[in-house]
Order: sequence, then C-alpha cells, then structure tokens
Amino acid sequence: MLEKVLIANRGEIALRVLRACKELGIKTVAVYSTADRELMHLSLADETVCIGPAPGAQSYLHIPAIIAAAEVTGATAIHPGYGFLAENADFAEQVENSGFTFVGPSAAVIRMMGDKVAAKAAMIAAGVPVVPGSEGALPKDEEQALAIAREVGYPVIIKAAGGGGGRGMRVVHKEEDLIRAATLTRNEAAQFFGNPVVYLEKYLGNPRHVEIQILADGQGNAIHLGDRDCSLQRRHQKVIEEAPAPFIDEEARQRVYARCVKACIDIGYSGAGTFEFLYEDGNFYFIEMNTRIQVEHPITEMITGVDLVKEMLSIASGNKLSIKQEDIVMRGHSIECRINAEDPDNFMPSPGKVKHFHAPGGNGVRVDTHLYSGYSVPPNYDSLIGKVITWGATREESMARMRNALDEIIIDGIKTNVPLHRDLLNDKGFCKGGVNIHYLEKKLGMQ
Ligand code: MV4
Repeated sequence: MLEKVLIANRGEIALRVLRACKELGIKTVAVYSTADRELMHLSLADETVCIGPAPGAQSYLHIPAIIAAAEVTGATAIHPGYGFLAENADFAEQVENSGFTFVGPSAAVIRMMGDKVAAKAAMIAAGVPVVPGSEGALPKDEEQALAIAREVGYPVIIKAAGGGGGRGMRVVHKEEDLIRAATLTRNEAAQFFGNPVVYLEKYLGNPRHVEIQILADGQGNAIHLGDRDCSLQRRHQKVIEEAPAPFIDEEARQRVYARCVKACIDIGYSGAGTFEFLYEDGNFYFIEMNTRIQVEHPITEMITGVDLVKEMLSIASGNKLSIKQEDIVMRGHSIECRINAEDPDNFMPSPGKVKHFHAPGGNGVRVDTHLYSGYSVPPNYDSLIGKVITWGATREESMARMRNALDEIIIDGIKTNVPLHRDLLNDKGFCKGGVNIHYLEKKLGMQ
C-alpha cells in the first residue's frame, strides 16, 4: 500500500480522502492556504504544510508549491480530490516525473479525456454510444460544416474540444446561424481553453444527465458500479443526485454498462472514473468522461458498499481490483443533497462564521462535511460546505430519511441552500422521479 499521501485539496473531500488513508494505515500530509488554517482535517493529518496565500492560483492550483510540499514531507503519493488540479494532465505528469504516485489515471488518459473530440473518438472506437454529430472536429470549410449540420439535423450544438462541464457551448436552431455560431465558439475556445477546435452534435432537447461509475486497475480489469442521475442542476452546478437513476430502460442500461467497462480496458484506464451520458427516449448518448473522484461518489458507495476512495488508493499502489463484477450487488436507493453556503433566494455565496452546526443522523444517514461550530467559511473557494446523503431500501424510504435529515440539520450564522432542498424534497415532479436537466431551472423561473 502507499506509504504517505499528500492530499492536494481542501474542505469535505480533503477530509474524505484523509479518512480513507487512515483506515488503510497510510500516513497523511494535509496542505492548506492561509485562508484555510481552520480546516478540520488539518488537526487529523500526520503533517501539515502551508502552500500559499488564499487565492487558488497561488495555493491549491500552484503545482510547484504542492510538489515542494510532497518533497519536504517525504510523501510518496498525491491525491488530487476533485476540482483544482484533479483533471490537469500537466500536474499528473509532473507528479509522476518528480517520483511520486498520482492517485488517478495516467497523464496521457487525463489529456485524452480533456480533449472532448479525442475522448469521443475513443468512445466510438470502444462501441460506447455517442451523440450523433461531426465525427471529429467541425471542419473550418463552411460548405463542409453546413453539410454536416444538415445531415445531423437542426437544432445542433457546437462545443469546444477544450471545454466541458457546460463551458464553451452554443445551440444553433437554423442553418443561417451556423457559421456565425461556429466562429464565435471557436474564438471563445481559443481565448478560454487555448484550443480553437470545436465539434458539432445533434442538440437533445429534453435529456436527463445519467452517469456511470467505473473502477479500473490498468492491469486489464475494470468494473462498473451502476449509475447516478444528476439532472437536478442549476447553471451546470448539480444540486441533488440519486442512485440508481429512476425509470431507465434495463436493456439499454446493461448494454451501456458493458461498453463502459470495455472502454476502460481499451484505453488503459486506471482508478475511479465516470462516463457522463445524456439519456433521452430510452437511449444513452456519451458526452464526456471525468477522470476524478466526483462530489456525488457517496451515493454509489451507499448502494454498492464499495469504498471508492480506498479503491483508488489501492489501485494507485499497484494492486489489482479487489472486487469482481459479480461481487457488486446494487441494493436500495441513495440521494445526496449538496449543501452550499449561499443565499437561498439569489444563490449568491454566503461565507462567514458558522455559530452553531448540528449534523443530522439516524438509520441510513451519512453526512460528509468539514463543518463544525465556530468554523468560518472563507470567501475564496467554491461554496460547497457539505453533503447530506441518505440510503433507503426504496427511493421513497431514502427520500423520507432525507426529509428528516433536512429537518434536523442546523447551520446557524451563514445562509445555506437547505431551504431549497426542503422544498425540492416535497416537489411533485422530483418526488415522482425522472425529471430532465431543465426541470430545476424552469421551477426556479430561469427559463
Ligand atoms: C448537450 C445537451 C444537449 N445536447 N449536448 C452541458 C454540460 C456538458 N457536460 C454537456 N452539456 C449539454 N450537452 C447535446 N448534444 C445539453 C447539455 C446540457 C446539460 C447537460 C447535462 C446536465 C445539465 C445540462 C444543462 C444544460 C445543457
């Protein structure tokens, strides 16, 4: 097993990784910025290193500072968590070139999945279903581009190869707008991602966001751990996730699981990963692959009993997968509510001192948070301050437990989105299940 892991992250995920390391007898190094001296996991880590001032660019995103912290503490591996440097191929490469183990896939695989055109080509080659569109980059030649769009059929969507997660996209409804939209998206892409390449897809009007969790050891073994529905989102920020996704065609589901597993083996994937799909009219369409542990991983852990972070650490230390596909039994249903320090009325960040924190509890309730009474949420980072996760034998039971948990939780001193969650757990459409990616924004009157 790995000897000493440096946790290159903050907040709840840093604490989550620290707990997994401690369970496995791995020593831990916590790094922090000057805005984060109060972080809970710092007092639980074997060693701590201040890596710079509050702005992310000078601390959690500053590669030399993180590698230097690993060097001075004698860490043998680096876990990136999510966000920050988690999907930065240059970081993974520098970590490995400096003699440390990167807890995640190879830099080459991260780089390939970061290029959405290359990722899609790899998926097509592996037999994973993708959204119909330009096979590869959209040609600059106007006649060729128009011909592809006509063949695909309007509406279409133009996406930046270097984008992802909702950045650098433009929907086009009619032929006369295509060239202008392609040019605009190319120019933005060159500016924001340093890569002007764009591609084109059929625009799906009312899909759900369904993703598939995988684990692979890079030694020819890969498994899936079922799916999650993450359709309830606002401005590409997920709000509630659940596993399994409700009302999915079982044949299509099993077929796409098998293709994801095959794709992992074909591309030499190692670690935990997620295949993102749009799901519409009983069909799965691949859009992107995430090469990190995700915020919503606990709901998969709740229905499978597999500790995904421990598996990541085990795989990174060179072990084969400890679990076979037959060992994975999906049981019950799980929901996660993301708790943000934000104004529930206007979604503005609401940092500040938490005067009093009380965590919910009871059967089937899990709370992943770094909050404690007296902790000050700094203004410099993402507003996620914790996650309430419930499990139930049925979807209804997991939801009843979530309602209780949301009634019990107390976070005094700052504004949070707990009132929104209480409302959503009583929303008719959400209670029924299977709402699409536009449902929440429509409910909030945004579209
Ligand atoms: C799409 C789409 C419709 N059709 N692609 C947004 C995030 C990025 N990962 C992909 N996204 C979308 N791609 C096609 N061909 C609609 C979205 C989309 C979306 C996807 C998942 C979750 C929320 C979303 C919200 C708006 C748009």
